Amino acid sequence: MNCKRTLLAAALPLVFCLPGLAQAAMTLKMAEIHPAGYPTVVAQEHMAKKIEEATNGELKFQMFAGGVLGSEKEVVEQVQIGAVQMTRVSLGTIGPVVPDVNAFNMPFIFRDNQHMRKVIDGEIGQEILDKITNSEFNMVALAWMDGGVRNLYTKKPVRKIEDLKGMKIRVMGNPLFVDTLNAMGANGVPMNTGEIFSALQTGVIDGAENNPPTMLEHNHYQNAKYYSLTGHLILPEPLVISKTTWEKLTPEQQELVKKYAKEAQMEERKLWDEKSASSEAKLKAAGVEFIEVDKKPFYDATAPVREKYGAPFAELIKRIEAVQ
Ligand code: GTR
Repeated sequence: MNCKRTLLAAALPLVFCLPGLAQAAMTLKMAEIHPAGYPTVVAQEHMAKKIEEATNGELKFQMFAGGVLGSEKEVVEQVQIGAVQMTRVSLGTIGPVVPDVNAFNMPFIFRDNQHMRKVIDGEIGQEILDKITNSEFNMVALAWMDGGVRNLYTKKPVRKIEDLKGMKIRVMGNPLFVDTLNAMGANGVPMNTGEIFSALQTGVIDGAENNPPTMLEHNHYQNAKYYSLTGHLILPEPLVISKTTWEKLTPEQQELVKKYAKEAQMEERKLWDEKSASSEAKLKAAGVEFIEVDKKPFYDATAPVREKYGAPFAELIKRIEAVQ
């Protein structure tokens, strides 16, 4: 129901939208683990501004960046109950909740970042978003953001797969990633993003794995100076809205949210490329050694993980591989 704005409605934070009465503005909380200025945060803020304008202020947004509303896992739980209305999370975090999406979470499933972008922009990308939406987990997946390519960073150099043996490497809380690092000879240690810095500092872990912007912005490089370019995971990141919130929106508002979420997908990508390049330069300037490794042993070692987790997705994997 779309109602006109009145003084009464403006004065009450959440009035009911009765015919003839104005619809109160709804404020949607957005949670981000990344700090202000990060590509995903900026793209969402721009999206929020466009939606606010297009709905004449009926929908407003409040960005909580820097992980202040909790870890990604906690935020996903809050989105499910509608306490947080929107978030961008790694697909790695969604995997344990909606296992149907795990095809994208497998090691070396994408040839490179370009391949991943082609896939998420096409019908397969939409199918995975729909799997999240159609799951029982009360979220509507709107669009994708680029989370780059994940490589290993460690306190001691990893120049070949043998060097990784026995190292405790932090992974996101998804069994698929624990198995991936274990298959490479390391010990995968699941942990929230916010705990990595001190775990590296105190030696609880020997390393982690992520893209250059995260390594830089979360200060992990301060205690891990070797960055081995394994490229083992390329994880796109869905932008989701709580279904509880979604169902409160008018069809017009839903269309606008979808439209500007898709625009954010494209905008974030440009921001991502700039941020990746500048992060690499800053990491190198801070003394991080970028190590080119032969990826084949890492690919071969993780074959059992693809077999184990890929079995339910055999057809889908063929289609992903066929995307040029
Ligand atoms: C980043 C990703 C975050 C978070 C983090 C992590 O690349 O953008 O959403 O998942 O990795 O590894 O915890």
